[in-house]
Amino acid sequence: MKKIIFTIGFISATFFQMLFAQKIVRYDLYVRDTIVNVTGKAKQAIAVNGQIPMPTLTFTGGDTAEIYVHNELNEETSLHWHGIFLPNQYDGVPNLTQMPIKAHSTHLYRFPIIQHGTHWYHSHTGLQEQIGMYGSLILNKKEEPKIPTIPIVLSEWTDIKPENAHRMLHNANDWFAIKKGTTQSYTEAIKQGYFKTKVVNEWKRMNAMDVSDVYYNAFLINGKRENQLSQFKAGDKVKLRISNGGASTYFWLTYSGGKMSVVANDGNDVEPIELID
Ligand SMILES: [Cu+2]
Repeated sequence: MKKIIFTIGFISATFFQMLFAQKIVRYDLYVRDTIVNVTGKAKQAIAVNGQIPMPTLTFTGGDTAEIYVHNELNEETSLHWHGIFLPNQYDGVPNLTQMPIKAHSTHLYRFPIIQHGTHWYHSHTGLQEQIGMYGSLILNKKEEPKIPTIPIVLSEWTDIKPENAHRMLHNANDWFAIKKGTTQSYTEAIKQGYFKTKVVNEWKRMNAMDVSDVYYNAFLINGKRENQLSQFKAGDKVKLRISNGGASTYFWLTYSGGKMSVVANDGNDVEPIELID
């Protein structure tokens, strides 16, 4: 009798393990200083595993993510998993949910994957995100439709040090508006009948275009100014997993090949909708 109970116990324990066994998916991220040349000028940036954007991290629902961050910078860093449900201690906000990852140290983020969809991750330290620390985070369903899938990360680049751009925004410098051609003159405002609004906005030191107000030297798609997917032929169906890794840019997407279908938004499936541009 004892033997039978033991056997049943053994079988059910094995079955239980099979049912709830979580696959550990490990990534090692090496964060290093680098020099990039986007516009013809060599500028300081941060590359992870030698690349900008950071590597695409892919997991499947039910996996346990283990991400080792090897900080080889001479400064602190952190990684935030944008919009991901996880134990608070792994949320990646320095001095709030964790201590900063000190220079030349390793930190482990470990959390179960309990959702799916297209997401992104980025540094939550200073303005490191603006100079390269952003990447695609793909959470697959267990049964994912078998369509070729391409992660796309959109971002922007400025030759100005991000700290300087930040300072210029704080002292309401008009330089970006001049570069973007979004300055507004009193004559224009009066002509349009908006003299009062103009005066009020001047009083508030508010630029005509106060959102998305940094002038960027370049806009990037997967870290390049131009990118081709020449492996696809006309008529092929492709799933683009698009993340906006920009620090302050809204992107407008168009497709010259016909209608695009939107099947998900912010990591949530939606009723597929066809877009006409
Ligand atoms: Cu975020």
